[in-house]
Amino acid sequence: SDGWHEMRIRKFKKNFLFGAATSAYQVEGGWDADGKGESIWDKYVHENRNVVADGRNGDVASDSYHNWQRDVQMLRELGVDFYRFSISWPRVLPNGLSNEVNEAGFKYYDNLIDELLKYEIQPMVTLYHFDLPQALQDLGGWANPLSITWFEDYARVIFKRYAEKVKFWITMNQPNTICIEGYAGGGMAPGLSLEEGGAYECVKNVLLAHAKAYRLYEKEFEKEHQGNVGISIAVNWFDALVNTTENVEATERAREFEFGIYLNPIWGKEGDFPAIVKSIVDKKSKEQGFKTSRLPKLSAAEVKLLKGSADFLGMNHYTTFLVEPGTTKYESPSIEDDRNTKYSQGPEWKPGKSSWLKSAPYGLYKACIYLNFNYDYPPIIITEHGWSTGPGLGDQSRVDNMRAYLGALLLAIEDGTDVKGYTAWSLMDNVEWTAGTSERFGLYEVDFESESKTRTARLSALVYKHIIESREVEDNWAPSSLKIEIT
Ligand code: GBH
Repeated sequence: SDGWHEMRIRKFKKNFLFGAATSAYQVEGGWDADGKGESIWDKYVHENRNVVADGRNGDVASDSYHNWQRDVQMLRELGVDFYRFSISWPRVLPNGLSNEVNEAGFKYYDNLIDELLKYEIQPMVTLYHFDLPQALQDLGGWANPLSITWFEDYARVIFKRYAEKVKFWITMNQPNTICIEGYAGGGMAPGLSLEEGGAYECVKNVLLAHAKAYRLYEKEFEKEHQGNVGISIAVNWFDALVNTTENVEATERAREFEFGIYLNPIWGKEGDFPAIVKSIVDKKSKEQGFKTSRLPKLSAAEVKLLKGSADFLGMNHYTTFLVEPGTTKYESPSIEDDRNTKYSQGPEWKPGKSSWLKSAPYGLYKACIYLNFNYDYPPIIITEHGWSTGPGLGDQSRVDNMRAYLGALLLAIEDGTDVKGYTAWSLMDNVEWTAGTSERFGLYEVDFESESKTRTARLSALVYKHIIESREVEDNWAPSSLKIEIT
């Protein structure tokens, strides 16, 4: 037969894993319950009362601290293989250090993990999703190199307790959000602007903390427990606005500053920060009168520690940006000045509720192929992909976006990308950081007005369930009602 014209139904293999994700600050609530310590997000939203768009912060959030049984029930309704959630560091170690352990906080995760395992849903645990213990921020947070040891100690406590039960670990969620949005004027906690170097110090320390935790697991836990340890990195796609030399160069800078800076030390052939990032920041620093580069060096030993320090790349992918040179922030020194890129998005791309979020599924395909060529076919788990809407159950735009991206993912897999799994962000509506609950990412709607934070399946929950069951993406499938049941 004429292979070219043969219609092929692309399917996800049987062993491809489907999951759903949340993070501690965004869903748990119980911000000071049962001995929990303060996190940087607690302090940030309490001291800056107007920072959260609709005023709904993480104090109560989706109240998963009390609703964990319902959360697992939802995961059973969806039929997912795993649940990605994060542990709140200050809930279990209130002052951040391992000398004081909060058993009551641990009890919550004991319950959640046991409930998941009871129904054969794999826990995928993120150790750090933006909520540093405030006590450690008081000591400089991730800008202090001691943070490497703080994190390693915390990781040891968690691995010891859960290595038996948890086989998927993510050390850090999105170092670029932690360091660039948190330490260089991006509006995320702790809300600092350390453009002179603190943000780059953070990048180095977060990477090394990750690597230390990875090596710790490798040395002390892997043999007995056979788990996988990765790191989640925001790999959105960046394309030239139009193909001029200036734009293509700016696009390369965008990719290297936005994700190469985290990928190259772990998956790059030579390791270390990308050459372009080093040369730009070194040169600018000199011009700015600094004695040494604002980008800290990685020693030979650190390069070695980092190289290969992940069993999988957790890829968080939401959207695509079109790149040209230029910046909206003209202060120098600043990271935006170093990067010298201006972003826009296709006018024809469908907009989500979040200003930065447009649907451009081809970008997921291109990002995967780029990773294959530049980082030698890393094993990938999509650890986040999702879409924001307003409230309401009929979320056709989320369905369209999910189908289009899963279709692109199937093509990327067919063209050789080693993708082991996909995680929908998010299982349920939650606190979208400073956007509060004004942007909803949930497969399940949460009624934040209700005492019990009632969860109700959206159309997308039923469609996702059907995709997981059928292993294929059917554009025309529709459920007969919005009723969802455990099957
Ligand atoms: C992920 O990162 C996070 O891991 C997750 O917690 C989050 O809920 C999800 O995506 C959806 O956003 O308003 O233009 O200033 C995304 C990190 C941080 C990206 C805030 C957008 C604000 C950009 N997000 N950032 S803007």
